[in-house]
Amino acid sequence: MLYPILTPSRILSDLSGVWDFKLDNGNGFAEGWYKAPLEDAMTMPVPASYNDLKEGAEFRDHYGWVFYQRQISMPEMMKTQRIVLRCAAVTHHANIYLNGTLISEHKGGFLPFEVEITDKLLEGNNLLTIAVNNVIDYSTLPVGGKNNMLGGGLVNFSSKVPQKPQNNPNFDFFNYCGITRPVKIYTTPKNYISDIAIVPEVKGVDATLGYEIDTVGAGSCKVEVFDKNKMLVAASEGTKGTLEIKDVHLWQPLNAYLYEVKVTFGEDVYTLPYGIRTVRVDGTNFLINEKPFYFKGYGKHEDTFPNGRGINLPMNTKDISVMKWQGANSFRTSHYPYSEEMMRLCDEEGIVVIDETTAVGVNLEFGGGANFNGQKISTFDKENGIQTQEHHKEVVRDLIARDKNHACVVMWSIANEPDSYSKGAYEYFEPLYSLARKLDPQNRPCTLVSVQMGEYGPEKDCSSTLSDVICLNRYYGWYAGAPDLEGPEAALREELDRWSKIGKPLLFTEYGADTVMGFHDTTSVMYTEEYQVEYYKMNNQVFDEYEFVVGEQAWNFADFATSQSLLRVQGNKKGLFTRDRKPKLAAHYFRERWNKIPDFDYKK
Ligand code: GCB
Repeated sequence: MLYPILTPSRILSDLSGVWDFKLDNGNGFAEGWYKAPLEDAMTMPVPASYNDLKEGAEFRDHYGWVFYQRQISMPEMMKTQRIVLRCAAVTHHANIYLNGTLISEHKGGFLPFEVEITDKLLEGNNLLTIAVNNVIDYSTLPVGGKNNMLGGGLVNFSSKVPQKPQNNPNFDFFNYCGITRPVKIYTTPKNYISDIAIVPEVKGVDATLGYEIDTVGAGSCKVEVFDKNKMLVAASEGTKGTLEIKDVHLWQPLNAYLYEVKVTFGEDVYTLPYGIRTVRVDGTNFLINEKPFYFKGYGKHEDTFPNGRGINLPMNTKDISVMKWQGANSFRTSHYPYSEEMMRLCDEEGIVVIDETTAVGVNLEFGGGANFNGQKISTFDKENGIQTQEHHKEVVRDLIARDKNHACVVMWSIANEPDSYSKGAYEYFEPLYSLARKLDPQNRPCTLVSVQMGEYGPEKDCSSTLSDVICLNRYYGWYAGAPDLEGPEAALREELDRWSKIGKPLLFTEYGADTVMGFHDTTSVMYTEEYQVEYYKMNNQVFDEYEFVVGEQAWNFADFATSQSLLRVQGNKKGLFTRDRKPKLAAHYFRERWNKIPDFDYKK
C-alpha cells in the first residue's frame, strides 16, 4: 500500500483539524447520529487519542463507541479524478459514513485503510462521520482480557457485585483510542499505480533492484531511479523488471542514503524514497550489508502527553535525536506498527527497526491463568481460548503491504510475548510465519518476542523452531529475583547456555527495572536510579560473554502510560528517559556503554 503524497498527478488534502465529537450514550446508532450533524458535540482534534484531552474518568475510560464528524467537499475540477479517503490508523474499529451511508468498516487500530469515494461525493458539503470503537476482547489484536492482567486489587468483591463494562487490556499499556493518525483525501488519475515492490540485491560495488509495479487500467510504465543529487542513475520500462545501479550508495545504520524511485504509469506519477541494503541471518550472526550487526536500542511506545498514542511528529524527531545522543542504532515498534511518518523518518535517519504486529496479549497464562470466570483456560483452547488467528493473518498481510519497501525494517516481529509454550502454539504461529515469508518480497527474518514465564526456554518455546532470530524479554533482577542480582545473574547464564545450543542469533528485546526519576540511595534499592544502573550492568556483563547475543534493547525508551494497577505508579517507569524525555542515570550509563560498542563486528 502506498503512502499518500502530493505528486504531479495526485492531489493530497489533509483533514487534520478540530472535528465534532461525541461519546456514544448507547443510543448513537439507534438515533442515527451518523446521519445528521451531532447535537451538543464537543470539539476534538484529529489526529490524537481522545482519552487525555477532556477531564474525568467517564471520559478517559469510556467503553465502546465514539463519533467523530466533519464536513468535506471537493473542488469541481477533481471530478475527472479518482478520489480516495484514507485513514492511517483508527483505534481499534472504524465505521465510516458519508452522508449517512456506511462506506467502509475496518478492524484493527494501527494500520491504514482506504475507500474510494469518487462516486459517493455529493456536490457541495458532505457529512463525514467516523464511528470508533475501543472494545478489546479475545477476538481483537491487541487482546482484551476478562480480568485486569496486573490485578485490579488484592481483594476481589463477590461476583454478585455488578461491574460496569470496561476494557481489561491483556497488555501493559494504556488502551488509548480514537483517530490517532491522519485522515487524508488523495486523488489519482483513473488509470493509476496501486503498489510498488522493490527488492535489492548487492553485487560487489553495484546493485540490482528487482521491481514490480501494480497498476489499474491501461498505460505504459516507466521506472527511473535518481540519486541524492537528482541525477538519473537507472531506468527501465514495463511493470516488472530490474534496474542496475553502478557504484551503489548503500543505506547503512546511522548513515542513511536514499534514492528516489520515480514510477510513471500513463498520467500517474509516484515517487518513493528508497534505501538499498541487504539483511540476512548467517549462523549466529545478523548481517546488514553482509556485516554482523549489533542491535543497541530499546522497545518503545507511541506514547506522549496529551496526544496519547496520537501521532506526535516533534516527539518522533526528538526521540531519534535522543537515540543518536545515546549511541543507539535501533528500536522495536513494540507493540503495534508505528506511524508511516515514523517509518519514513527512520529510513531518513538510518535507524534500524524491528517491525511488530498488533499481536500483544495472545497469552492467557498472565495473572496465573485465571482468565475464564476464574477458571484456567488454555490460550489456544478452540472454544474458549483466544480467537485471533484469522485477524492476525490480516494484520501480517497489511503490515507487510505497508512497510515492505522500508530500508529501516530489518525483521518482522509476529507477536509480543504470546503463549509460545503451550499446546496449540506451533499450530497457531506456523501459518503466520509462512504467510510473512511468502508475502515479504525481501524475505526478511521473522521472529516472535518470547515471554519469561511458565516453561520458558528453547525446549518448549515454538520460537526456537519458527524464528530466524531468537528474541527474549527477560527480567532477571526485576520480576525474576529482585532485589537480588547474584541469583538472577546465574539464572540468566543458565538460560543462555541452553539457547546457545540451537545455533541461532539471539537478541534481548526487553529487560528493565521500574525506576522513579529522582529516587536515589547510597545502597541501591528497587525503584532507585542506582538500582536500574546496577540491574543493567549485571545483565549487560552477561550478554557480553556470549557471542551469539547480537543485541540489547532496553525496556523501555521512556516511561509510559498504562492501565491503573497496584504494580504501576502513574504508569510504567522502566524508561531510560522520563515520559518527557529527561535522562535517568541509566540513560547516561547506556550512553557511555553504547558509544564504545561499534554497530558492526562487536563480537569479533
Ligand atoms: C513485558 C511486556 C511489556 C511490559 C513489560 C513490563 O514483558 O512485553 O509490554 O510493559 O513487560 O514492564 O512489565
